[in-house]
Amino acid sequence: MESALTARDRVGVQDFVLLENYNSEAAFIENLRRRFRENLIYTYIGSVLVSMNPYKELEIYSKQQMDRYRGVSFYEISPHIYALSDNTYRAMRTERKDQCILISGESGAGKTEASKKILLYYAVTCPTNDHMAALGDRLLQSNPVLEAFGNAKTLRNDNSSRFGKYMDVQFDFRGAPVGGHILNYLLEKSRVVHQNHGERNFHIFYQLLDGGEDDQLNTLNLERNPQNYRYLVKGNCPRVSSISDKNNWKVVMKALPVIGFTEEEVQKLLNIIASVLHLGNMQFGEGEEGDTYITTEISNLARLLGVDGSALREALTHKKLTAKGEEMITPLNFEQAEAARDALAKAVYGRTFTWLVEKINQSLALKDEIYHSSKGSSVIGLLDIYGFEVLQHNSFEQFCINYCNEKLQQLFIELTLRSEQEEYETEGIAWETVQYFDNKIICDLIEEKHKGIISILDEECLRPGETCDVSFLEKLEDTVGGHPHFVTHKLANGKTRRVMSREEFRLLHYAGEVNYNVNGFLDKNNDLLNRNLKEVMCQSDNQILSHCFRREEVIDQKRPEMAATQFKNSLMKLTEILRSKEPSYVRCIKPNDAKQPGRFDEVLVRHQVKYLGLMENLRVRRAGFAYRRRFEAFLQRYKPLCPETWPNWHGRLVDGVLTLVKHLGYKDEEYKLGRSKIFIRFPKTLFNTEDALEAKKPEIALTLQTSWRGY
Ligand code: AD9
Ligand code: MG
Repeated sequence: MESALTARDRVGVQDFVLLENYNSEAAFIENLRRRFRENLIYTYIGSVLVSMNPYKELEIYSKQQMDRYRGVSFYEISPHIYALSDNTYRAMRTERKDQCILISGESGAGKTEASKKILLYYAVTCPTNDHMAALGDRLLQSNPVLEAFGNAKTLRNDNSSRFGKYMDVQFDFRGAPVGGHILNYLLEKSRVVHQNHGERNFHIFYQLLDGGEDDQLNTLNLERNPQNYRYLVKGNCPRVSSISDKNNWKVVMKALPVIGFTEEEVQKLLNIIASVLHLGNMQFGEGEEGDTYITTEISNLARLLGVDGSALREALTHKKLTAKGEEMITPLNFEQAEAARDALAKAVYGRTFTWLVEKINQSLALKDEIYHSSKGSSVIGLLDIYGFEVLQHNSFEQFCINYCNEKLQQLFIELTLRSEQEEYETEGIAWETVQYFDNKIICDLIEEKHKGIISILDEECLRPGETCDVSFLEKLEDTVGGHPHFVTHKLANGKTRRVMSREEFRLLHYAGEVNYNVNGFLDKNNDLLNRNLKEVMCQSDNQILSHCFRREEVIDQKRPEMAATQFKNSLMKLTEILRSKEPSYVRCIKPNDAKQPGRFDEVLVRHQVKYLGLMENLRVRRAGFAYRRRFEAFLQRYKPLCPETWPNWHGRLVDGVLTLVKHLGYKDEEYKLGRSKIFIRFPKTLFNTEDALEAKKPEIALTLQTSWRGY
C-alpha cells in the first residue's frame, strides 16, 4: 500500500494552508500542478475553493458524489464544489443567514460551469416543497435559455457569458427551494452587429438556423446557411467544433415551455430573432441629394417586427427632431442610415433579452401563498459574471467588464480580510497584518464622481458642440493624466510614447495592463435610438416588442442615464446585496489558452494566482497557523490517541483538547487554544497526528469513514 507521505507527494495537499512553505509561490504552483495532473481540480485555501478548469468531463458530478458530500464537514472529505455548496446551504439553515457564492476568474476559467454545478446540487439534493415541486426544473432550465441568448463563442471561450448574472435562490423554513430571481448586467449588445475575427454572434442565431424545422424557417423566410447573413459573417466562424447548435436548439425549445412560455410567445420570440438577421441584410442606396433609400425588400422584415412597412422605411432613413416646439424631419445620409439600422438591431435584441429575464423571473417568482407560509426562509445568491478580459482590440465593452472585475476584487479583499481579522479577534489570538494590494485606487479612477473616467465620459457625451472619441481622450489626459494607473501616448515631459496609439489609453488593472481604444466609446455610452424608430417600434403588434418599447419613453423627453453610469449604479447595488450576505468564494483558474485538457501553462497559471491574490489570501489565512478546528471536532477525531479522552471525555471541551495535545507531546509553540478552536501552527504537527491515528486504526475499532486527507 502506498504510504501517506508518498500519496501526499504525488497529489499534493488538499488545502494550501497545509503547505510546508506557504510563502513560496513556486510551492503553491507545484501543488496546483500535481493535483491537476491527477484530475484533482479542487483545492482549498481555508474556506475558499480554488478550481482549475480541466477542459474535459470528469466523473465527479454524479448523484453518488452529491450524496457523499451531503452533511459532511467541509474538511473531512476531498475538496469539491459540492462541499462548498453543501456547506453554504447548511450555514444558511443553521445560522439563518443569507449566503452568497462569488465565483471569479478570467474568461474561460470555469465560472459558469461552477455556477451550474452548484445549482444542480441544490436542485437534486434539497427537499422539495409540495407547491413548488417543479421549481428545481425551472431553475435549471433557465440556464440553457439564457446561455443561448446571452453567450457566444469568443477567442477565449467557446461559451463565453456576454452578460453578468446574479441569481438568488430562495429556500423555505424546511430548506426547500421555493423561488428564484435573476439580476442581469450589461449585455454586450455590440456583438449583434459586429464580431471580431474567430468569434461568433450570440448562439441563438446559429441554433435557429441549424436546428429549426424546415417549415419554421420558411415562415421566417430564413435560409440555413449562416454565411448568408451579414450579422453572422463578420467573425468568419459559422461553426464551432465543441458546440452542437442543433442539439442546443432542441434543449432551448424544450426548456421554454418549462419556464412558462406559451406557443404564441415562442413564435413571437422566433420572429424577433429572425428580424434581427433580416435587418442585418438590409441595404441602402445613396440618392443624388445625399439622401438614402432602402434597396432591399422590407415587407418581410416589417411583418416579423409587427410594424407598418412604410413607417419603418421612413424611420430608417430619416431623423425626426424637435426644435423650438416644431418637428422637423431630415433625411439621413448613408452612414447615418446604416448606424440607425444597427442601433435598431441592438435595441431589439438587447431589450428582448431583458424581457426574457423578466419572463424567467415571473416563472421563478415566490408565489404569494408560499411567501406567507415561508417565514424564516433564506437566500443563497450566486454570482457568475463575465471574467477579466484582455483582447488585441479592447473597447467600451472590455472597459465595463474589467471595471466590474475590479469591483468584485475589491469586495473580495474587503470581506476576506475583515472576516479573517474577526475570527482571530473573537478567538482572542494575536496575528500579524498581511499587506495586500488594495485596488480601491483603480476603482476610484474609474468611478469617482466628477473626476473618474465614467463621469468624464458622460460629460463629453452631454457637452454641446463638436465632441468625439478623441476629444474624450484629451479630456481624460487633462483630468486623470497623472494617475499612477493611467497611461496614454503622452509622456510627462511632453514627448510621445511611441508604442501607444493616439486613440488609446491604458489602465493598469489589478489583473494586468489593458489598452483601450476610445473609438466608439461615446456612441456606445450614449446608446441612442432615433426617436422615430422608437415610435414605430412601440406600435408593434408583437407583444414582446410592444412591451420592450414603451410609449412613455417616446413622450418622456428626459434623457435616460448613459450606459456606463447605469452599469456603475447597478454594480453599486450589487455590491450592497453581496455585502448583506455571508460570502463564500470560488476562484477559478484557466490552465491554458488552447482550451485543451492536460496542459498546464505555468506562466498563465502563475499570472492568475498573482492577480487573484491567492498568495496573500493564503498568508492571511495562515497568519501563522496552518490549521484550525473547533474543539469538539478535534476531540472527536483524535480522542482515540489518548487513554484519558477515549472513548469519551466528560469535562470541558477545552480541557479535553489540552489533555489530548499534551499526551501527544505538542510543544507550546506548535499550537494555541482560542475560545472555541484550536489553532495549529505547522502542518507537520497535524500530519504526525494523522499518521498516529492511521497507525492506531487496526487496534481500535475505528469507525471513521472519512479522512481529512480525503484528497
Ligand atoms: V466567461 O468569463 O463567461 O468567458 P467562464 O464562465 O469562466 O468564462 P466557462 O464556465 O464557460 O468559463 O468554462 C469554459 C469551458 O471550460 C466550458 O465550456 C467547458 O468546456 C470547460 N469547463 C469549465 N469548467 C469545467 C468543469 N468543471 N468540467 C469540465 C469544464 N469542463
Ligand atoms: Mg461564463
